[in-house]
Amino acid sequence: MARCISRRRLIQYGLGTAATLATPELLETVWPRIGQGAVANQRELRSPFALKSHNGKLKLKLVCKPAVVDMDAVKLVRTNTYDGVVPGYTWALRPGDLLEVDLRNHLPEIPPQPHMTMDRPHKWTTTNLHTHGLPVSPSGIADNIFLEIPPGHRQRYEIPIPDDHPAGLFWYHPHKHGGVCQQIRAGMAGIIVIRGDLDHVPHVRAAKEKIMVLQSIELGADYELLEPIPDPTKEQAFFPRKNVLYTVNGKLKPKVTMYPGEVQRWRLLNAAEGKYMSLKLTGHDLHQIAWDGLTLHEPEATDVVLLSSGNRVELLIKAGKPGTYELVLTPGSSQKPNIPGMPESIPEHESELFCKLTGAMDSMAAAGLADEPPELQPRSILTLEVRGSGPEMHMPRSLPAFDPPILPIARKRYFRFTVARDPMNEFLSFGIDGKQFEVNNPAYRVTLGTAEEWTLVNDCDNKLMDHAHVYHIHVNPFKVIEVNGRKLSKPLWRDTFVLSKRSGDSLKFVSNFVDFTGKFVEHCHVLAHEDLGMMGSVEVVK
Ligand SMILES: [Cu+2]
Repeated sequence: MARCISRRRLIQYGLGTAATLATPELLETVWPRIGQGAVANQRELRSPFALKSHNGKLKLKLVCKPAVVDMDAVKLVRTNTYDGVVPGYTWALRPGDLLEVDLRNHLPEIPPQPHMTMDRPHKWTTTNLHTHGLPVSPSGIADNIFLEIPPGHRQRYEIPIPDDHPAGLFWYHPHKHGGVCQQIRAGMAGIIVIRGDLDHVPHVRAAKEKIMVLQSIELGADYELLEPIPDPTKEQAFFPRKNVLYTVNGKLKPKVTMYPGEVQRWRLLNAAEGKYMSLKLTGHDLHQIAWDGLTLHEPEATDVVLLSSGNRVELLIKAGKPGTYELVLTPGSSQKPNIPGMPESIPEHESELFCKLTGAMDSMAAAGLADEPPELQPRSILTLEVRGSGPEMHMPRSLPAFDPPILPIARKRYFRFTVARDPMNEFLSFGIDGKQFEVNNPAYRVTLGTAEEWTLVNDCDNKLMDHAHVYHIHVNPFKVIEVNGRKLSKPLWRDTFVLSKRSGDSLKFVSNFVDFTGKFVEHCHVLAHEDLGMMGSVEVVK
């Protein structure tokens, strides 16, 4: 039974104790002024170590364990990791390969506490494995997020990669309900690369490849991972933190070196627990070639990309004149999502569900929420140094796009991401259509070999506060055709997509349910929301 959590507590769940977030040393090292140029002793970015498949198989051991990690911060970081490193090793595979994982959970037991119920952070050192974005089986010992591996236990996974798997950038992370946010904010995430057609496009193949795992590592005052609080007091948060480190491949502000006219392929993942990441590279266009491991028809230039938690984007960068440039991150949160690249909400007069904001804005200002907390202030997370010389490189004109035809639509579905409140407007829970996640809730059933059109509506209550969410579904990607009631001239293939903040904002998308039967989940990829109940089951049946 969900218990009342005061509005004040909801605020603290979202923003942490904003006033005490920044220490002076942190401000200096983590949030350097934008455009201040290269930092002395800045280290060249290193891609995570890659484990590659051989003879059709990648067999590996994956150990979940506490470790002390050097993130180039003022102190060493004590957190929970995969294999003692942050991020985890990259797994490189080809279509048709078998991925065999021997997962060993060496995380500590946590003492039982009251209030560790399904709708609160609970059992956050019990783990499992999700291969985000891979169209693979959700059943048995494949991408089955219903498995639970407690501390001291192990589990073997066998995940066959389909022969026709698209080439692209995917990732793995824990997905044990009640412990996802905690394990992701600790840094437990790694890249899965599937090699194939895109890698063979000559101008792509010629470009140096840089994997960039962007993380938001949430820590206490002594740079240690703090435990969640299932039953916080008014002064506490569910996921307490004092320091937030925005790292690239586990390091604060590394640098990348290019020569003028060089083209590099930057492969980015937002592996934050729930932060939105708006990114710009000073002096340069970003040429998008793929999103969520799904290749576009041609490179598309933009000056800003917005990555929701879970999104990947692949960019070709062509270095300009010699000089020093900055990759500038503007972070956003569910309740503070107004950052460059965020889709526009529906206009107030077009929204039936929209509630008048005036009163809410006043009370938010009174609660001290009008100013951005330090953890959301823009900062440079990587320096690009352009120097030297080399042969002029070029962009590809066309790409081997992922754009399969949609089967005839067999059924339409309307569903809502909901924030439940009691009659006194006190926060109760996150859910889907008012229901918090339970393993035994009936699943939404889809017939294998059909396509469906789904409309997801944001049913939060703007009278109290905004809530932007992120829709993610396992196993099958989807094609977004409408955002906030506006038809897209160019539909977008994704496995993760933002649902903007205003009540009544919506997404309409279509999806083919082919290849796999079985039960899996859809959820908000603001993983604190997921742990608090914003998840539902989907079952594909014959
Ligand atoms: Cu959400």
